Amino acid sequence: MPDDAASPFLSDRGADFDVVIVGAGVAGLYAIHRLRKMGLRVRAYETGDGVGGTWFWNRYPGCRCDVESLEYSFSFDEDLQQEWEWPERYGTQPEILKYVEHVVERFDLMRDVQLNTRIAAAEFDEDALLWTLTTASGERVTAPVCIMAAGNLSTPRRPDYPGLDAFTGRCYHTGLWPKEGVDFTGLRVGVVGTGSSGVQSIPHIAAQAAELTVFQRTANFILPARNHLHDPEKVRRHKAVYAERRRAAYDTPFGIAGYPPPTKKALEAGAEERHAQYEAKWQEGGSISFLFSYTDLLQDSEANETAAEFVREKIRQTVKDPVTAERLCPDNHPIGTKRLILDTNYFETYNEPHVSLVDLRSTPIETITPRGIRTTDAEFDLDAIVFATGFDAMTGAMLAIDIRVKDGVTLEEQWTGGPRTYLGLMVAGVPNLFMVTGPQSPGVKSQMILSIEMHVDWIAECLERMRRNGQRRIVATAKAQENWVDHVREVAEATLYPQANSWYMGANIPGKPRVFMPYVGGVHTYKKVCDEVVAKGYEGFVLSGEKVGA
Ligand code: NA7
Repeated sequence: MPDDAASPFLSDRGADFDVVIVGAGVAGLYAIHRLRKMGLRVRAYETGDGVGGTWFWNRYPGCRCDVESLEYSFSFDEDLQQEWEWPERYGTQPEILKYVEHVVERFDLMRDVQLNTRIAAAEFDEDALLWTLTTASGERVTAPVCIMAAGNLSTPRRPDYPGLDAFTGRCYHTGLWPKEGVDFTGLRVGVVGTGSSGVQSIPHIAAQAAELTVFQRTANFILPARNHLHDPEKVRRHKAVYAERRRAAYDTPFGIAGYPPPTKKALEAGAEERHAQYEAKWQEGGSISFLFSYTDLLQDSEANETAAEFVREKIRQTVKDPVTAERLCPDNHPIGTKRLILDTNYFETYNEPHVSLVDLRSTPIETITPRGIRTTDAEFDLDAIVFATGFDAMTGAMLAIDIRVKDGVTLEEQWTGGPRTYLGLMVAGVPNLFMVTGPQSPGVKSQMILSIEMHVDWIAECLERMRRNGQRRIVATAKAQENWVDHVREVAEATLYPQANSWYMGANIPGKPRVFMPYVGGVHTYKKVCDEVVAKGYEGFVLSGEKVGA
């Protein structure tokens, strides 16, 4: 705790800090930097024994970001972005973690991070206008403002199969990978799950394992990453206009500049023209460019099917065994409605004689046995099981904390039917608690670091204004939240997104409310809304020094 116990900021009731931050991933770290520049006393609490969040935990082999490295990085410091060198088109987990650690050192952020500390509860006292955070070990800390930077994909989930604890082999989750790495040489390995983590790790695990069995519930749409070492000339050109590109990114749907938006509908093109278009995008690699083939791929089922079938044809051409190829062809959701996956040698891996695919839709897992996995029609002896089964996305990390207003609402109650937020920034009835890339913001549907910077900057400017005006309390109104939740739903319903059983819908977690959680109106639209809210004097928020009914 700092010596100076009386804070001049927002509260004069002896707070330990001005702002407490939950999480020291990319969001928490930038929040420390940004708020400290305002002279605020901040502290971030981090569960891990190191910083970096997603990039700290997901150390599985092949882990790589699916947004290009020159984009997926901080923009707040021109020298940093000019000096840092990304060796490849897409950053690997070790490279990204090295970058985050460099940022921490460069801006001396570590002194305001407390590692190995899980926040268990957060309670707001309306009279004192203070949040009290309680750690899992019972330490308590107070601040007038709390920022949740706990991550969207930070609560790993392993299926609740019977018998799991009795398995005598080794068991891993891709999102909790051991720091020292894993050697699968000579082992019989089972991988459960074929989302991004499964698809990225499977070729690497196959390269070591004696036998690899992949257990697939849903076949996914996967495009080639076409990763390569950076061309220095391309990097030079990019960096010559870095700041401009970063600014331009805010005017794009996904927060990434440089991809010309489409102008034509898919069915306005003839079959041959369409094929040539998809082929060009396929050769280019990457997901945004492919989705930008036509204007209506995410709105019109028939248009979408033309792109989906193109990808299925590619799978059939690559995978030699026709039965396996057919199993790998996605058939239960429109392309793009689950996050598109980028691969390197995923489909080729199934041509290896020691790799096989089990279709869990026709033969589900019945139980884990001491020796392996039993499905409804076979038993698989395994030395190791890798769960690439994803996360309780977007709400899991916040709901794992007992967030409540003293004698008032709890977040859990507020979110029983799914998350409800105003702009993904605040929750009505819960004052002075901000979220970075919360549900109903474009976060996960965008270049995440841009969305993080946008939110942290917005929060910082809001706090600056409160400080200037002597205001000590901010809360979203129930009405503004209701309108925003409705708007987010309406925008999603005008697309094909809700048709997929995706983690965007909470569909991967049994019992989780099925609500489409991200805002898919695009970064460009969202940024305008947030700017307008500010221009209109924080429309939809009540700012005051006093307790005001929200
Ligand atoms: P994802 O994308 O949620 O993928 C998880 C995978 O695990 C997916 O194939 C799931 O099938 C499968 N899964 C989940 N639960 C089960 C059970 N109970 N049985 C069998 N299979 C199951 O997580 P990732 O870690 O791959 O990627 C998360 C994000 O990180 C990704 O979108 C990128 O943004 C980066 P399902 O599709 O639910 O049928």
